[in-house]
Amino acid sequence: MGSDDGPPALSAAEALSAYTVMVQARAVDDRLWQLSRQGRAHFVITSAGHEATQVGMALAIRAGHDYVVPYYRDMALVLALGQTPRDLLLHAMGRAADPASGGRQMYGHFSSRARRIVSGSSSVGSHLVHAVGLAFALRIGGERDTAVVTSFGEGATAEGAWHEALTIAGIQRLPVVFVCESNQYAISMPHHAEVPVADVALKAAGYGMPGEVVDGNDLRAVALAMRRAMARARADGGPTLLECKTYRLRPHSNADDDRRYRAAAEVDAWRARDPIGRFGEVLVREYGVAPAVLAQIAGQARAEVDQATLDADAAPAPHPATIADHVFGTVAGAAPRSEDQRHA
Ligand SMILES: Cc1ncc(C[n+]2csc(CCOP(=O)(O)OP(=O)(O)O)c2C)c(N)n1
Ligand SMILES: [Mg+2]
Repeated sequence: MGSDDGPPALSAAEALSAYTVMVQARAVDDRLWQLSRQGRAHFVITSAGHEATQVGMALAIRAGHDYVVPYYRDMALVLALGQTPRDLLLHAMGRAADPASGGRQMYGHFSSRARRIVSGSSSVGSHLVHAVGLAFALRIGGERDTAVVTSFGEGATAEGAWHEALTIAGIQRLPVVFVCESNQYAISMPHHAEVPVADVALKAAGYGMPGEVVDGNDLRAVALAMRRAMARARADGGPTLLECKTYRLRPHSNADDDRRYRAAAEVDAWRARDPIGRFGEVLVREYGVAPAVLAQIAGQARAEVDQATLDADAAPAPHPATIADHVFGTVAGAAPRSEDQRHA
């Protein structure tokens, strides 16, 4: 229950704020693709279509308390946890003030120490091992009542690291919620060519944890399933695998042409199930929100993203003298660099 057909599971305030973040994420997404076409953002990736899954997840996470180890597609998730469009634009445009990496990492490596968002590695699936190690460290350190959430695509479940992470989490009964954003493709590779069973959730049995299929385009269904899984993790009930079935509405990245492997009719059918339009209808029908309020939210999101773009555009690039900062093996201040001297 609590799906689009069930009773309201969220307060009116929660529902409106969740909707606002979904719209904001789509507005940032739209802008990223424009910037990429203009050559002003070198690499962009999309969360379009995944917003209900990601914002639904956030509704069960205590930002700054629980740890989140996201993957590159989780723009709506990090916005819901408190990052801003400006943070994301600075990251996409590689600026020095980029809070994720000071303009070092390619787009999608979100991180925030204050919000306990841990930067992922670029190697698909490898961040699950980090999430599990983190949960193990929390237990050893005696930190109770804190859960770790990690997300990934269905393609990642074919990786060795995925198997290792779920094995240890299952054996040690660690407080981890594994969320698969199951969107039917790993770039061009369809589900059946990478996952030997129809549902990723079925794999959970092999790791001694419950697995559940969730409608990933239904914000409330995701929020409810996540709340159950987080409650289990916090009560020392062990890990959970949730599979949120969804679809990405854009190509994988700006380096991908999805027309080569997806039929237009398939994409159109999923556009008709766009999670934002769907939840907007719920707001109007069940929460009595006026359509004009939804239009206002969309206008505000666009204005905020316009301002964030101007801010990021005007922000300086990382200084060349800082090129070796944070690189393993270099010691800050040890190697005099000509750029340091020129700008001293
Ligand atoms: C080990 C590894 N193999 C391949 C890649 C290239 N790659 C990046 S994302 C991706 C697709 C992953 O698909 P999925 O896990 O389903 O997530 P989605 O992108 O669909 O959300 C691939 C193959 C990589 N980064 N790392
Ligand atoms: Mg996928």
